[in-house]
Amino acid sequence: MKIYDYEGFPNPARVRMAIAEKNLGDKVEFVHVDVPAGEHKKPEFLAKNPSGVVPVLELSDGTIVTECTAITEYLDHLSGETELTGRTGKERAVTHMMQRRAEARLLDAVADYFHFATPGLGPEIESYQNDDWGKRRREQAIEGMRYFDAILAEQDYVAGDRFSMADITVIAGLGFADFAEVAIPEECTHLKAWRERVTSRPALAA
Ligand SMILES: N[C@@H](CCC(=O)N[C@@H](CS)C(=O)NCC(=O)O)C(=O)O
Repeated sequence: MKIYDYEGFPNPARVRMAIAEKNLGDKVEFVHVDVPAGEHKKPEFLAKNPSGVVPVLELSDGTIVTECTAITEYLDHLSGETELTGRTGKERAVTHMMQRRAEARLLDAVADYFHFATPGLGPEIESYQNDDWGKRRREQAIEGMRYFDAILAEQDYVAGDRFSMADITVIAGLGFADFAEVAIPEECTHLKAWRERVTSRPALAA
């Protein structure tokens, strides 16, 4: 299978973390998409993903899967052990709920700040800017950090007692926040301790 992405960007990083956790590195061919040069907005790439974003998974039979959550579902099911997305109906429900919160309250909020209230990926790509909305999303990202700090004061991982794709989304959100210079509030000690712990996991540290 092929993954079209740009190494180091937050959403590609989510899928790369899932690949590392599932030990699937030798089954994937990465295809570099030059996002800063706008390659993801060209017709050839839009034919694969009309949303014009990376990552994209392409299977050997030509099936295209976009959206990190959907790609992670596919990768997680390859082994028959769906530990990242949940093993029971209840685990799957809670994992999807928390991962969606991680997108809406943190990762996508930082992304909106980056794209709308900073120069983002540059004038060629950022065709729409909205400083007020971008700054509001920055505040929401910080509120999101406080929300996850409170969650992690009560439990070991974002979706309960095991590492899951919800943790991956929060890790990516905090990585994007570092890049966009949105600092974690000083008092969010549980979030900071969790981050130290999960990023030291053998698969992710490697
Ligand atoms: N919801 C999408 C988000 C993908 C996304 O926003 N990717 C970013 C890279 S981190 C991108 O391609 N941005 C290019 C752009 O916005 O022009 C997913 O889960 O895959």
